[in-house]
Amino acid sequence: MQKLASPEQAGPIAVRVVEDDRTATSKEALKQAILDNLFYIIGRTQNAANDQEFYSALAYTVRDRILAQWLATIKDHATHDTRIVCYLSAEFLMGPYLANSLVNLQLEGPVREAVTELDRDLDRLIEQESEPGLGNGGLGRLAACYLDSMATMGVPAVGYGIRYEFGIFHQRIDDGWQVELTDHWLSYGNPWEIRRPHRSVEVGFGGHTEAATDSDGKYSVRWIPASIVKGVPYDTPILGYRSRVANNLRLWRSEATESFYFDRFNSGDYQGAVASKVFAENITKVLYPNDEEIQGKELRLQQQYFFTSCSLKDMIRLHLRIGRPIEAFHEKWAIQLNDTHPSIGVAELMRLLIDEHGLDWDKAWEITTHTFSYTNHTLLPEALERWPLSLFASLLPRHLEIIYEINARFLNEVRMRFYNDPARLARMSLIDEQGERYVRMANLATVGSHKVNGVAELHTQLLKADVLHDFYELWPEKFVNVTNGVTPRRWIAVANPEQSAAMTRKIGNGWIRNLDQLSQLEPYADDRAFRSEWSKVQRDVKVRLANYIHKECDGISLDPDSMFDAQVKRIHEYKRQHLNVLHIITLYNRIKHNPNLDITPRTFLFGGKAAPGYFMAKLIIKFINSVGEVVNNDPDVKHRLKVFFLPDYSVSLGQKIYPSADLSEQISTAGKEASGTGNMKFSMNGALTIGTLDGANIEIRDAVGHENFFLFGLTAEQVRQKQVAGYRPREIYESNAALREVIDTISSGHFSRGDSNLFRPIIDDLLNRDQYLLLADYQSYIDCQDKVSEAFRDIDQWTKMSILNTARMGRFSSDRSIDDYSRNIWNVKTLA
Ligand code: 26W
Repeated sequence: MQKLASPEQAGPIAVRVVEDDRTATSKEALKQAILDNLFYIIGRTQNAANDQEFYSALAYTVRDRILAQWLATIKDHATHDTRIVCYLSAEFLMGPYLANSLVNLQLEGPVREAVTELDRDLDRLIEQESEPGLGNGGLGRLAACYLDSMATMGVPAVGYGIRYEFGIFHQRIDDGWQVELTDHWLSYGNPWEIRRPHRSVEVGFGGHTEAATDSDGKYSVRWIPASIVKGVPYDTPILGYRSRVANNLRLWRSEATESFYFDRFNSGDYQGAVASKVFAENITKVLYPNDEEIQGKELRLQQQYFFTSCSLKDMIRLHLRIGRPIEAFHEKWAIQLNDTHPSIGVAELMRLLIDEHGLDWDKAWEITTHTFSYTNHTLLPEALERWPLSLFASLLPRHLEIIYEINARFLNEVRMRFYNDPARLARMSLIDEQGERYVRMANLATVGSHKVNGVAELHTQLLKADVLHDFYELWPEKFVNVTNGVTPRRWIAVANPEQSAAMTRKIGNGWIRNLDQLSQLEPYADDRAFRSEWSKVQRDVKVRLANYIHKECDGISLDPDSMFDAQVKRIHEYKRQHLNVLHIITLYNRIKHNPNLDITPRTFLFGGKAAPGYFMAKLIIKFINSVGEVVNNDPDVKHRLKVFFLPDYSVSLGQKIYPSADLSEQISTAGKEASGTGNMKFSMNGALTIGTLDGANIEIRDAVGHENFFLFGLTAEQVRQKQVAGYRPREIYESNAALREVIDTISSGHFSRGDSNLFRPIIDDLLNRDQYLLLADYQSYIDCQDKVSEAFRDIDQWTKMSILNTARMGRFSSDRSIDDYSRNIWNVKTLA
C-alpha cells in the first residue's frame, strides 16, 4: 500500500516520509516489517529464530520508525541557526532501548499485538536486550535521563561520549562475595547504533612542541604528537517522547590509523605495528569501574582527552561546514562538562582555536569561557580529579603549556582582586605545587567555564562554602544550582505500567510529558476507593518483583505483604549500607530476646556494585549477605525478617525495584550525597522515604510534606561541627546498650560462621574512626525506623502518604532540570 505524505502533513521539518512497511505503524505493517527484518537482516525465518534473534529483528523494526525523525533533526541542526547543546560525559548509563522507544513512539500497543500474533511474548523479547552499561552510577544515569528530556523538550542537543567495548562489570555473588565478570554487551551486536566511518577524526598523544615566530613576528606553536589514533563515531538516535525531535548520541571508538599500522608492518617492525594497533584500540576498551575514587591511571586520561578532542573537532568541522566563522563558535555551541572528566576540553579548545585556527589568545579565551559550563557531582576530596604534571607533560605537552598560560593570566586576575594573599593563590592555582605537583581539574573547569553548578541546593551551597569557596568569592555570579531530575518516561511509564494506568485513569496521561500534572492526584489521596486501588496496584507490582526474583534468583520467595525496604545504589561507606544492616541486627536481637515480639514483617532488599579495588565496600557486600544468611534461616525470626542482596544491580533491575518498594533508604551522612536520583525514582513510584537532610532528600521532603517523610540524623552543619569538635564513636558504643549488643554480636562471629575476624575491619573502623558518623546517627535512625514500622501497620494511612508522595514529585522530572539548564546556563529555547 503506497501513500505519499504531503509536505504539509510532514510538518516543519521538511522530510517526505513515504508510508511503507519500513515506517508504517499498523499491526499488519509491523508484523510484516519484523518478519522482513528477521529474514533480510538476521537471516532467519520466523520458526527458526530464537528470542534473541527475534528481539534484534524487532529492534531494527522499531529503529526504522525513528530514523526519519533522526535524520530530519540532524539536518535541522545543520540548516537552522539553532544553538546546539553538547553534553560531554565519560559515562552514559542508557539502559535497554526497546521498551523505552516503544513508549516514546507510542507504539507499545500495536507492537505487543503484532508480536503476540507472531507467537512471541514482547516482555520476553525485551529481556533479550543486553543493556549498554556505559556508566557507573548516578552521573552516567543522569546523563541518560537528560538526553531523554532534551529530545522530548525539543532542545537541539548531542550527547558525546565513549563507546566502551566493555561496560560496567557484571556482578555475581559467590558465597556472599562480589565477583566481577566482563561485560560483553556487544556480543550480539547493537541494532540501535550506526557506525559513521566518514566522520572519523584523528587524535594525537605524546610527542613534543615546536615554537616559531613567522616573518611578521607572529608567534605560533606546533604540536608534533608521537602517536596518532583514529576516533570513529557510532551514532544512536535519542527519540523524545511524543516529539518530532530525535537527537544524537555520538560515542567514539578508538582505532589504529591505517597508515600507521601498515608502514611499520611493511618495514618489518611487526611488534611496533601491532603495538600501535593495540595502543589505539586499548583507549576505548573498558569503562573504569570507580565511582567517586580517582585512580590516576594514564589510560583514564587518554580516554578523557580522546573523546573530548574527537567531540570538539566534530563540532568545529560541522561549524565550518555550515559556513559559520570560527569566531562565532560560542554562539552556536553550548558545551556542558559532566563533572571534570571532559574538562581537558578547556585546554583542547584553546589549542584548536590558537594553533589550528590562528586566533589570538584573548579571542580564543573569550570563545572558550563562553562555550563551556561545568557541573560538579561530588564533594568527596578523593573524587576530585588531579593529574600528575609528569603525566601531563608526557601525554599532552602542548596542553600543559596552555594550562600554564591560563594559570598565569588567571592568578594575575586573582592577585589584582585579592592583594597579597599567597595562600589564596596557592589554593586557586590550576597547579597543586605540593609534592609531585598536579593539575587540578576542578579548578581548570571552573576557570574555563562561564557557569558552574551543583546538583542539589545543599550541594551547591557546600560547593560555594567549601570546595570552590575561593572561586565563589571571585565570581559569585558564576555559581548556580540545578537540582537533578529523572525521566518519568523510563522510571514510571516504562517501569511501572500498573501505576501509570491507575494515574492515567484519573488524570489522563499528560503527566508523562508534564510531570507537574501529578499534583492533580492529590484530591484522590482522600478518596478511599482510589486508595484501595492504589495499594492493590502497589501489591501487584510487588508480586511482579517477587515472581521475577523467584525465577532469576534460585527460588528466593518474597512475601508481598511484608514491607519492601530497599536500598539500591553503588556501595560506598558514605551511603551507609552498613548502617541499614545495624538496624536489621537490632530487630534481629529484639526477636532473639522475645521471639513473640509483634514486629512489622520486612523484606530488606539491597543492590549495588562496589568498585573492584574498594576493600571496605566489598566487605560490606559480604556483611549484608552474611547477616542475611543468618536472619533468613533463624527459626526464631519465622520469616518476619528477610534480607536479600540482588546481584548485578543495573538500570533494568532498577526498573523492577523502584516501583515495588514501600520504603526508600536514603541514609547517607548529611553533606556527602551531592543529590541522589534513586530517591526521586522511589518517591515517584509511591515509596515513602527514610532519610537524612542530605542532597535532594531535603527538597523531596519539602515537596512531599514533612509529615510524609521519615527524617532522622544529624544535619550537614552538625556533622561538620562534630568532626571539628572531635568525635569519639566508642563513647556512643559504651553508652548505648542496644548498639553495644549489635556490635558485640557481630564481633562474636555470629554472622560469620564463628569467624570473629571477618568483619573486624568494619567494627574497628566504627569504634575508632567512624568517618561517616554511623554510631552518631544510630539511635535516631532506629527510632525513626520504629516510626516507619508503626506507620506501615495502618496501610490506609500509609497509602495516603504514598499517593501524596507521588503527587508532589513533579519538580523532580529531568524535564524541569533541563528547563533550568536551558534558561540559566545554555540560553536555548525549549518546546513548551
Ligand atoms: C574519577 C572517578 C569518578 C567517577 C565518577 C569520580 C566521580 C564520579 C561521579 C561524579 C560519581 C557520581 O556518580 N556522583 C553522583 O552523581 C549523581 C548525579 O549528579 C548524584 O545524584 C550523586 O549524589 C553523586 O554521588
